[in-house]
Amino acid sequence: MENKDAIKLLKDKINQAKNVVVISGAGISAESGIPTFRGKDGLWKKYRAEELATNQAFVRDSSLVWEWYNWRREIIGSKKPNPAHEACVKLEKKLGKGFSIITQNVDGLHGLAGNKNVLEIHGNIWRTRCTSCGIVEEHREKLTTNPRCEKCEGLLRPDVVWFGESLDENILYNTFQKLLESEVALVVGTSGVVYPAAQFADTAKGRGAYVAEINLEKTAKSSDVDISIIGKAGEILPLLVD
Ligand code: BV8
Ligand code: ZN
Repeated sequence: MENKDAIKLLKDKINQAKNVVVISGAGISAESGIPTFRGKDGLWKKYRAEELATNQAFVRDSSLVWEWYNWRREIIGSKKPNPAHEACVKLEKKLGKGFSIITQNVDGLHGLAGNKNVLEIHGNIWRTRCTSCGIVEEHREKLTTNPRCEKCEGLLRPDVVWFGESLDENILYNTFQKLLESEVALVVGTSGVVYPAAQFADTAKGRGAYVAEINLEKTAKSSDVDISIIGKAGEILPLLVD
């Protein structure tokens, strides 16, 4: 099916729906200038996320992990939402509580764009958590390598979900609620390799949602969705909302 026909079909589905979810990955932030994880311009070529985004890596060499996160905070801090994020704001304005974003991204750009109903399933790079007393705080300022807790001197870590760590139960519960209620699910800019996020589209589809994938290329999930639109999120999403 031609992209323009697919876009018209999907736009009609969205216009008929009361409950729509966007499941977003690093690709939705790519046009903001934030590198993705696994693309050719992948994050810090020498390292794969699977090597640094783990508690083992942090225990072994917290300085290296903090250098990576501070480098990413620096990049993200200078970037702004792109038309794909702005299209999600329009969808929330149109559908209200009937619209939710389930994002794997930790860059906070959906919130910065103005979306309120955002489930950040992998946490947020602007928050830290103390490895001793557990306090969670927001830090927009530049952090040192191995920042310490002001309360107890404990070593802070980024408040994100690393590989091998469980997702927050409440967030996961709310995520499944939204997936099960959804009539349309837009899977945007994710390679679909990281679990449990990689199963969310199947969950929505299993309950009868119409699932569309928007990506630069075919992914591991392309054969499971109802429609796969190849293109840039920043160009396709605005065409789906008036
Ligand atoms: C868990 C946060 C229970 C930190 C991240 C074997 C089989 C199955 C599962 C596993 C397994 N072994 C281990 C697991 C579980 C593991 C997992 O899934 N591993 C994978 C690698 C196989 N998952 C976990 O550990 C999760 N926890 O399962 O808990 C448990 C408990 C104990 C023990 C076991 C299990 C936790 C996973 C969370 C990891 N944290 N990040 C941080 O960001 O620093 S993951 C990281 O990858 C990011 O969050 C990122 O968002 C995420 C997924 O990547 P994508 O967003 O998809 O980005 P990617 O670069 O891959 O793709 C970008 C896409 O965009 C591409 O397709 C590209 O074509 C497209 N694109 C680019 N530009 C554009 C575009 N599309 C549109 N427009 C554009 N302009
Ligand atoms: Zn502390």
